[in-house]
Amino acid sequence: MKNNWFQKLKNSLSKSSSAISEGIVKIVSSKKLDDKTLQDLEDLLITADIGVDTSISIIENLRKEKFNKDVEINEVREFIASQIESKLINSYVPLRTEKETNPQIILVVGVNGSGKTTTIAKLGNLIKKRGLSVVFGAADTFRAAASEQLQMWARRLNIEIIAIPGSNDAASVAFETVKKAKETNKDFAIIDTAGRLQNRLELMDELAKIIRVIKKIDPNAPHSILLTLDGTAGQNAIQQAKVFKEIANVTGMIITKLDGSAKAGYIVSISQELNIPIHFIGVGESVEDLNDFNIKDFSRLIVGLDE
Ligand SMILES: Nc1nc2c(ncn2[C@@H]2O[C@H](COP(=O)(O)OP(=O)(O)OP(=O)(O)O)[C@@H](O)[C@H]2O)c(=O)[nH]1
Ligand SMILES: [Mg+2]
Repeated sequence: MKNNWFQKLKNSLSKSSSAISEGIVKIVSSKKLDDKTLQDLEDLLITADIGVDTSISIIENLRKEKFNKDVEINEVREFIASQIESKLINSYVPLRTEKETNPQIILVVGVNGSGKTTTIAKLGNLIKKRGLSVVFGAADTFRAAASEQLQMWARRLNIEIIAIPGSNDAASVAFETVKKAKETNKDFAIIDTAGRLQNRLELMDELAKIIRVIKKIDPNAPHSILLTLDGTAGQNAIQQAKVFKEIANVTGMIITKLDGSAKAGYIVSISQELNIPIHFIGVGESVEDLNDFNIKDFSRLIVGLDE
């Protein structure tokens, strides 16, 4: 039996999948996979943000197998789903949440509004549920209400937080957070950061400084640098991700706001182009709305196969 999560993912992907699924129905109605049909299918996948190279490759493989043969609509869906699955096969890597000797330090980066603070709340919730302890660090000292937003989540989740009211020194907030985690034997520290991509140099300097100071406490920190990417941004998010990959050593991605995204197909192109593992997907605004990225379910649902 498929669980609630499958249903949630199905609902989240419905906008993206109905475009692809209905597109396949229209295109394949002639039943023979001729040149025109294959070209239309390729365009459909590209329009769905699956990425040009990936779409060409998928349709090339379809051509090899089924050119000029009669096909059923579901056969085409199944074929594309299995192709997407094989492209994604290495892209899901779970985030390690085992107990270690030292606190695991996680830095969360991403452009404004991509879901950093909300994702931190979700991660905190998940870590606590796994019986581990965590402290938050409100090191987004740039946006006025950012610290309060994380403090609100911390209160709700009963998670300790380091915030320095009125401070604009992100690095010292990060430093205090790691220090606290170490002194109080926390399993994790999760540090929020400011997402001002429009000023690349400042962002770069700030991230570099945060990393430099936390290494004074633990030379191996940060153990993870997680990039949140807005799942509604489509191809734009790929550009953003590339910038962050360049300026910070991003170790994993979390794709947010997949609920309501009509561009979920871009997960395929992002994983092909960036080669950074996806740890989780976000499918809503509540703390429970964070899930593992199940590649098989995703690949099938995105083309409209729901069982
Ligand atoms: N529907 C939906 N909304 C989300 C999700 N994740 C975050 N949001 C919403 O997106 C908005 C921005 O999220 P934040 O967590 O504040 O993003 P941020 O990256 O911290 O933003 P800045 O602090 O301004 O840089 C908020 O209204 C969140 O509730 C998600 O998975 N689904
Ligand atoms: Mg924020």
